[in-house]
Amino acid sequence: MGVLNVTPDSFSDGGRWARTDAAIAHGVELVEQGAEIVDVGGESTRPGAERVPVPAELARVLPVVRELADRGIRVSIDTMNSRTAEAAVDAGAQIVNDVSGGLADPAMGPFVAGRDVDFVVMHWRGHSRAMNDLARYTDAAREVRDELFRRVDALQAQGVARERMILDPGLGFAKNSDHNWDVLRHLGELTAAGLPVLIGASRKRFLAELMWDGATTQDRDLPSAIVAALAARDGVWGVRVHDVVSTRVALAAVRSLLGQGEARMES
Ligand code: PMM
Repeated sequence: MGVLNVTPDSFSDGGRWARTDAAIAHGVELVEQGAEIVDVGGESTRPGAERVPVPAELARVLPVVRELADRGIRVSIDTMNSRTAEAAVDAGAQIVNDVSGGLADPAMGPFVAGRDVDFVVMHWRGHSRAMNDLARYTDAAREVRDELFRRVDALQAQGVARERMILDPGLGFAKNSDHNWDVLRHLGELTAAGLPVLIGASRKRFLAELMWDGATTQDRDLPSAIVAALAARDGVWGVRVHDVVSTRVALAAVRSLLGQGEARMES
């Protein structure tokens, strides 16, 4: 899953893709590089970020979703707003990626239940502004897993089909580095629970701690690819990444290691 943030303030790609045409071109490029899904988002979720009004979010994402979907690209819409999700699905998005797992907008579950879409249910404890204060656990991996499955049950009660849900432990969301690593250490227990799992480690701050002082956000593509490989080895369904090229190489290595055949890249 390639990340396409159409925001002026996203922490990792700094608004480079804010212009609609540049965003569309980058979405196409992600697919050419090997992404199977393009995740389009119009609201930054970096720690401390302010909410974006729905009309502004819609203006950012809709033309991009529509154009990419019209080109046959599998698009997911990264939003916490059911109105944005609805407009994006009408425009051709096939997956709704809600970092709040349906908690931020009570209308999200019922909306998803009524449409032919997959739903990414991410572990979430609160909005970006409050997120760091909510990073308190005694057993992070287990609590994240339990809280995720409580969401699955609640969404099912709202009519969302279990087999349409994809679980994401939400690295960096109300989690410090130790919590992120604990979640990754126990990832196999989450993937073993029977639902597809998505992991978004790409360019996140906890990766900088593995690196030299002054490492740039882009330098984080190396540890991002390494974590993608580790997660793939634990059987995740997908990895959400900014740099598709390095991720493809990492995933090809895992495939070879697991004896799952050739995965040669086109040059
Ligand atoms: N992370 C971000 C945004 N959306 N969606 C899912 N499902 N999982 C994530 O980990 C996730 C997400 C924040 O990262 P970005 O600002 O680089 O997109």
